Amino acid sequence: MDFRSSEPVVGPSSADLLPASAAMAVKVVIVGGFGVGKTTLVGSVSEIRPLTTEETMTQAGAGVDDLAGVERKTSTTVAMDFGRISISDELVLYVFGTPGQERFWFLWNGLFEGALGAVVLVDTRRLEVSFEVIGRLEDRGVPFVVAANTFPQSPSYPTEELRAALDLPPEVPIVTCDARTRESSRDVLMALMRYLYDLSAQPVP
Ligand SMILES: Nc1nc2c(ncn2[C@@H]2O[C@H](COP(=O)(O)OP(=O)(O)OP(=O)(O)O)[C@@H](O)[C@H]2O)c(=O)[nH]1
Ligand SMILES: [Mg+2]
Repeated sequence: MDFRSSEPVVGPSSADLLPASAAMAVKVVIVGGFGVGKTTLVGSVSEIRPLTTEETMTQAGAGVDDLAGVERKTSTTVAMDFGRISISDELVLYVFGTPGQERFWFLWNGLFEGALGAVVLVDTRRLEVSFEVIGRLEDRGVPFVVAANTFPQSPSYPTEELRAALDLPPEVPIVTCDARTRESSRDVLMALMRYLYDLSAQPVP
């Protein structure tokens, strides 16, 4: 298992320390089916060296993990990803990535503790791998936005078509992104923060 951030213990670099002005921390979770780019997003957006728990995929996953569309994938998240991004001097996001493989979904309980919201990352070539994830989020009552990650040959659907295909209510924001790009991943998190803000500003029924 690759706990990269715990390599030689020399103490945090000054860039890793939170600014003294940081007054609020928000936990968000990145979910989605197998291989949709969750670890990539956490890694691209994090201002600290991300923690990853990647394991090499083995023959044991043959027939269980559907590699269609991600044939070159050689590793998978077995516990979580973790990164951090400062949105402003005061606001810091702690970003947790979940494992995509169903056999590790029991870890969701811990990962969602204290989380204010989630991003559902989808691959438009394989929307079906995220259906169950969305259902589980809805069951938990966790607010979420959907981000369509752009892979080669990803069909580009109009937002409303994507909404219908994923059976999402009209208020759930849908954005597109390239999880490999810091700015794009940051925009996804900003969309989630805006949505959470709007929800909090709504009168309680
Ligand atoms: N072209 C393209 N490739 C991407 C993008 N995001 C991720 N990838 C590639 O897709 C593969 C899967 O990415 P991961 O970040 O490991 O996906 P994951 O959702 O964390 O996968 P699991 O943890 O196994 O469920 C990797 O080979 C990435 O390099 C993207 O935006 N565009
Ligand atoms: Mg991963």
